[in-house]
Amino acid sequence: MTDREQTSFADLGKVLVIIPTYNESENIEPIVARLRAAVPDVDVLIADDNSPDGTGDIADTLAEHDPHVQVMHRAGKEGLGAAYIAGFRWGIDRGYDVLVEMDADGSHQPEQLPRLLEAVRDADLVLGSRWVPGGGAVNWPGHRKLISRGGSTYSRLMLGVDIHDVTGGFRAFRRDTLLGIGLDEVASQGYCFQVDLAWRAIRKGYRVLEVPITFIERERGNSKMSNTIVAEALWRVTAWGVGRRVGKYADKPTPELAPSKPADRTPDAAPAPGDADPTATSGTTTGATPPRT
Ligand SMILES: Nc1nc2c(ncn2[C@@H]2O[C@H](COP(=O)(O)OP(=O)(O)O)[C@@H](O)[C@H]2O)c(=O)[nH]1
Ligand SMILES: [Mg+2]
Repeated sequence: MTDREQTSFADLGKVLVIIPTYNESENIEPIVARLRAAVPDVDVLIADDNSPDGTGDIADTLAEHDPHVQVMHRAGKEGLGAAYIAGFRWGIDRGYDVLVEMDADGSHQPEQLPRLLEAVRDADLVLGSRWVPGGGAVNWPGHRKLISRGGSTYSRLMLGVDIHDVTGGFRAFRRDTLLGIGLDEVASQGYCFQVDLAWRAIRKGYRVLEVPITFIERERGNSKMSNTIVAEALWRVTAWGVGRRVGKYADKPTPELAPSKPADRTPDAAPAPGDADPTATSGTTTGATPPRT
């Protein structure tokens, strides 16, 4: 089944796509239009950090005309991680079952969202991955590719995770995964925020699956990526890696909050690692399926 054919995901429950924005006035309208066309059933939450360029006002206009679109206005720029955590809480409070992270600048193609949603039927967290077969990055400068691939490789070595794209930000979480990984304790922000969440999910024993995506560098507006963001990732991943080696982070299954399962998703029905539909996923899985009670 191709991405175009599969656009109904009612079986997953309520799906919320969170789009964090800071100065994305040229991008927010086209990306929301593409998303609504690609997967009409999803709801959208734009989490804007009081963008000086008026992105929040444009988002309000979009929300006025479309009941599937809502806006969270935040006081000021606090970083990607804080915007996502606020967005996750907003969605969890309103009963969403699947919460998706997606950039506003067109780098994450809404037309590829169906492959993430298909994969999350049998996973607790799905990572859109540039660095698995079938994935890639288009128009990305060499130094960005180097940082991304190098960062993922470093994280794999330091944290012992079997994930190829640890810093990517096109992801689908089951609600229970977010509840189980301890959002309250997440302090990291930029790329590191993405590493942090993936590593937490793996440590808790959630099933993490990578699916290939093609990342396309933005054509409009500016990246907010900075040396500070890279430095934060480097020192935190290093500190986590050292902590892991001295036994600070004991791997353990999710305790009191075993993920609930939809009626059609039983442990028996979940394919073994590598059995996943190769057209939809890379077949790369990480982490054991947590005990389901
Ligand atoms: N709300 C919010 N969104 C942000 C912040 N920093 C980046 N973003 C958004 O996060 C997404 C990815 O940021 P981007 O600058 O494109 O990073 P890059 O793709 O790594 O170059 C975009 O939708 C940005 O508008 C922030 O501090 N607050
Ligand atoms: Mg970008």
